[in-house]
Amino acid sequence: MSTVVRKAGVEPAVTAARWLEMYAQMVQIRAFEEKVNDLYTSAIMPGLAHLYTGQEAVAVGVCQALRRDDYVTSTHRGHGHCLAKGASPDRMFAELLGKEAGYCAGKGGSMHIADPDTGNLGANAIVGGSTGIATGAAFSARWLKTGRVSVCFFGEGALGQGVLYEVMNIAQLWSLPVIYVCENNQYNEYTHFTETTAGDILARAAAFGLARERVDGQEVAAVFAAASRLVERARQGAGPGFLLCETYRYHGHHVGDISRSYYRSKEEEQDWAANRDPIARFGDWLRGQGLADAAALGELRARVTAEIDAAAQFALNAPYPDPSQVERHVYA
Ligand SMILES: Cc1ncc(C[n+]2csc(CCOP(=O)(O)OP(=O)(O)O)c2C)c(N)n1
Repeated sequence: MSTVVRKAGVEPAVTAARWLEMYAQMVQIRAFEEKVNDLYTSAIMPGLAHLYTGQEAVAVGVCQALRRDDYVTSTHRGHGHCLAKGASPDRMFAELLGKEAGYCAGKGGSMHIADPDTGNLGANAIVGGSTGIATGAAFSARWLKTGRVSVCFFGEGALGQGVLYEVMNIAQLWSLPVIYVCENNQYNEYTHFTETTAGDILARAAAFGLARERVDGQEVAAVFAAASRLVERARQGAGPGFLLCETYRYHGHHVGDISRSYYRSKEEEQDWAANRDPIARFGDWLRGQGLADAAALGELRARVTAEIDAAAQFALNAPYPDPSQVERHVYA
């Protein structure tokens, strides 16, 4: 059994093996997204993708607080949520490349990946669209007494969608086991959130009486601790929660958003990457605790990156669906 390694303010206690698993998951998400970017910029991947690079600590910290059968709903920027909840990278790459082995047999693409085996009810291209789904899943968990909790990931852009306030209202009234996780990566597409969002974000959750926390989304341990508190109280029947994570996306709004100087500066991008990178920070902490030295972390990164390369290669070699299947599982 792996030894417990305490970090101030982090409950439940975490073993050394689990800290390293969190690091590996964050590295996996980053390697996956960088590979997606390569595939897109080399014109191998069709369509678009919204990369999660920079936000890894949020998905991993939250999903580490969940059971495998707990639900998550995701967004257009959903690859990190899928991987953190346990999706397989080869089937994800296959989906992005339109191959039959993909999660939607290649017909959905980046913004429609769902994985019921890991409780993932799906990405969603409609901003705020998953809030109702997550709340409905929490209602079903309550009604069926399954003990499951539902997590709704969304960007701060969804704060402008009325449905979020309808579902927070009913979730609080009915004590539903749902956690609304707002990933404030600072920009709604090409607009800084302060130009679209009045007042204090947490005050919106407070208005309905939800339990709420604000964390540094670049610190996986802080995200994990706050998510664990909200998830456990929700599981006990104490009602919904709202977790605000301050974070940053490193790439453009989507892979094609290359020239960004008209809405954010290079200096700002470099500052987040150099001084607030979630993987670098976590690696420093792991080394400081003596959980791994630089060489061991380097080997881990190389192993995970090789696994991602192999998953992409699997998908590149995989067959396309037969044209006769074009209308199967497609609903309008
Ligand atoms: C209902 C709706 N309106 C507009 C869009 C177009 N759109 C796609 S992403 C986006 C901004 C999303 O910002 P945010 O929710 O903060 O997520 P982020 O992209 O920062 O992860 C918009 C307006 C959409 N997909 N759905």
